[in-house]
Amino acid sequence: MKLVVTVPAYNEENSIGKVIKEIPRIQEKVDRVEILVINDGSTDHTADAADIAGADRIISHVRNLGLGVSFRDGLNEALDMGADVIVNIDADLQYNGAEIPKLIEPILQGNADIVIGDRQIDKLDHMPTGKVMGNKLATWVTRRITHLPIRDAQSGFRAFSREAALKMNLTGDYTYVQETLIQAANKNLVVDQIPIEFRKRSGESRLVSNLLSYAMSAGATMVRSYRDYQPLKAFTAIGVVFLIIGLVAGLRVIRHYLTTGTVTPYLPSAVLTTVLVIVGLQAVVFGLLADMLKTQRTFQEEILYRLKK
Ligand SMILES: Nc1nc2c(ncn2[C@@H]2O[C@H](COP(=O)(O)OP(=O)(O)OP(=O)(O)O)[C@@H](O)[C@H]2O)c(=O)[nH]1
Ligand SMILES: [Mg+2]
Repeated sequence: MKLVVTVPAYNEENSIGKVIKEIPRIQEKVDRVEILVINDGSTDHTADAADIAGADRIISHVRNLGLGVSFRDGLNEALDMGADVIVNIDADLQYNGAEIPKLIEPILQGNADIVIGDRQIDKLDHMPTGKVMGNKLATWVTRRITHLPIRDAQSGFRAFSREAALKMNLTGDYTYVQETLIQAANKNLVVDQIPIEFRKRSGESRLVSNLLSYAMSAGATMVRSYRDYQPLKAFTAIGVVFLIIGLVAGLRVIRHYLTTGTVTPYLPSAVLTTVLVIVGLQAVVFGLLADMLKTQRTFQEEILYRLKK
């Protein structure tokens, strides 16, 4: 049983060494623990600090590519390193590496594919109100999309089984936190959650996050998720709105046409109705096409899974 701990880091020279040293190298039921740092174009000495602290492998991006890219690279590299279980932990010392054995336990027991460390945001006294609200909004959106009882969708302290990691096909550059959960839900993976410690950050946040950026990211995630996973429902809903407005606007025209056979007195309404009905029907047809793409995507993901395996 091999555990690989991935640590995405962007300018974290002050904390990354402590994070690495805090990760227990000897753990029950685990034969080997390796630490993989993804140094995302840091302009400080993050890579040196990680090396001195004993990181087993360091991947460095020439420039900053974003946390989403770094997480994805980390997951793939960990799979290449032969990981049976992968844990992600942030490089800012907010999570406690000593809690890793607790985090991976449900996976080792065979009871979960993914385990999220729940920061129990309501109990924290050091998180600014804007951030608490942003986190809650993002978690609420994730719950709506996934239908999973997620308590802390934005947590960066997570464990993945090898199977779960093989099934992730991530595309987001900025972050991975919600995309992984949405895919988990759509692939029927079992997601468990356990309460964890979350300390105050000592340096500046690397991911600029205020309420507005949380809201925009949550909104975009929602739209993308409906587009990708429930296209027929999403496009049909849009189409039906146009059809209803069109038909309501055209009620008089239709009635007049059925009794007299002409639409002449209501020409503007007739044109409006025609346009709205055409747009509505088109949206439904887009939905059917997108549904076909979704089927293709499922097949392609199966191929990718087998290739990676
Ligand atoms: N690879 C990579 N990592 C990043 C980037 N931005 C942030 N990180 C890392 O991702 C982790 C989380 O970033 P933080 O800035 O702590 O974000 P946060 O935890 O949501 O915000 P805080 O509560 O302010 O700490 C840290 O380990 C960062 O070093 C980035 O652009 N690329
Ligand atoms: Mg942080």
